[in-house]
Amino acid sequence: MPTTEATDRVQLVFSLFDADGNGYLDPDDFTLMGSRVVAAVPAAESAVRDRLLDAFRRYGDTLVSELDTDGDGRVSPEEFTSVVLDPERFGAAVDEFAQALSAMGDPDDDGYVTRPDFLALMTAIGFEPRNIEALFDAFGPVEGDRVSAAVWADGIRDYYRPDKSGIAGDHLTAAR
Ligand SMILES: [Ca+2]
Ligand SMILES: [Ca+2]
Repeated sequence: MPTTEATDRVQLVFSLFDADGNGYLDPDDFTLMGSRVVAAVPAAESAVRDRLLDAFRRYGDTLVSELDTDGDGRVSPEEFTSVVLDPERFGAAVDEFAQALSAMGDPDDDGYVTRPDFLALMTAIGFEPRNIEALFDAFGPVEGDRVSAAVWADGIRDYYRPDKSGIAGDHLTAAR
């Protein structure tokens, strides 16, 4: 059984990914969220934006096709939770997502994510600003108020681990 914290984390992500709020995930949700996130990426050139938008669409298509176990073209909360919290089935997809998202937060590719970039991206995804700040602090910012993109990517992997509790990512599910 997943920990309570793991279930809370995954339920939060489901509610944010359901960008149109209809209770299911489908490819349209990811197009919508992709455009929000891309708009938030600081100083992104149009070629970069197009690539990110494409990445989001592809991610949505992959996610929906992998998680839609009953084949109705959309992902229910039950389908989401059961697959996402199974590292054997979903570990590779989380890995890919962790790399892509942390790279988005590091537009100059120096291996670090600044606090403003982190806040902009995570706010666009829909997390609470106060919780985002707490998460950033938990990642242990270094000089220049930056966190390592690799630390963030590891944090994303931990976020989907069913056996984890008391991790940095638990700041995101703190009460509003
Ligand atoms: Ca939806
Ligand atoms: Ca389904």
